[in-house]
Amino acid sequence: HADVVCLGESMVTFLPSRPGPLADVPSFARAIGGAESNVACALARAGHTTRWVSRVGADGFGDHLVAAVAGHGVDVSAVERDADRPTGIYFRTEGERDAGLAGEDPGAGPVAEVAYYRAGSAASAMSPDNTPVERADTGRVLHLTGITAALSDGCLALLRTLTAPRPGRPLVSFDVNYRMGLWSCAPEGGGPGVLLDLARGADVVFVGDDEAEAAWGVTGGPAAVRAALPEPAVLVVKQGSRGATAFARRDAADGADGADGADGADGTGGADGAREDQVVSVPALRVDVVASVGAGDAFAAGFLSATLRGLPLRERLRHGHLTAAAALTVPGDLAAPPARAHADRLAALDDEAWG
Ligand code: KDG
Repeated sequence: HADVVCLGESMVTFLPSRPGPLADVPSFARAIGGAESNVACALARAGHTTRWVSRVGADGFGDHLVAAVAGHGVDVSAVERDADRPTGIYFRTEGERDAGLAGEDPGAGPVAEVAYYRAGSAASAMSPDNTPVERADTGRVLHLTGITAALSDGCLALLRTLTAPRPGRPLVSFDVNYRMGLWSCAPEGGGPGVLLDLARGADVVFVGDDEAEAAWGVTGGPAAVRAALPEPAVLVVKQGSRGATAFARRDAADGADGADGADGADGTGGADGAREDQVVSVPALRVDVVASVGAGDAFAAGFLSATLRGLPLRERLRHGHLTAAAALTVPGDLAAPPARAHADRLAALDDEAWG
């Protein structure tokens, strides 16, 4: 058994040589991306056993992707090759620093956009038929994201299957990861509402307050998100450069291994359905952002790593922020996470240091 199994599409990623619209970028550097394999890579580098479950084409990009993910220490033996469909790729563009959407948020850094070439990819053909539950249920934690829901009907069916109750189910972690460009309907349409249903079936959910607003129309901050999503035992609402707030039902404030993690309570949640919550907020670290893509995955990896180790809720959030800070300061999705002993020392600093 692995500590964590991550299931989802990854792509070869092309990073722009300079900021500007796609039409004006003269060259790109090859990297790898994919929310779920990013989490697997960061967890592997943090010392956990991880497995990536996916499909890639029988092509050179597939070869590179599998080798690169394996190079981070992830078990790729469950990745299937599809002789008929290609590996997905995408191109990143980069806006000017502090421009556009991020203008209000000094920590958000340059705005990045993506151009996907993934329709009909090998991974988009995942379904409950070719990706059986038994292949996903081979770890203590199964990490999934809402990106998969937008890829195809088969992928959505697979996510529904994997977030459904079943005997011996691993702890299911779900990052909402609302990617507006992948959903053909308007944001106010019904499409992304399915992400709320999927999140309801998970044990640990990560969502940005901006995503909750864009996908579900939920405004009013973390408590409002918890009120809309009271089912998961643990809900982490990310608030961009401001920080993150976690809600954990008292019986889930312990780690995945049931170790004690009950200290660090800030109070109880007042939202309906969440009365037994332990609620903890931790401000984000102030870093000079190079690229924000991948930071959410790093945050999830840090939080899950600390959860697996049975650390208290506050330290899980701090490990999330520390791992995210590393990813925010590199151009690609993946950065070396801080060494465990170092991260533990930083996470144990008093509130003033984390002010
Ligand atoms: O979280 C980073 C990912 O978004 C990026 O690597 C690409 O998986 C990706 C996607 O589908 O957007």
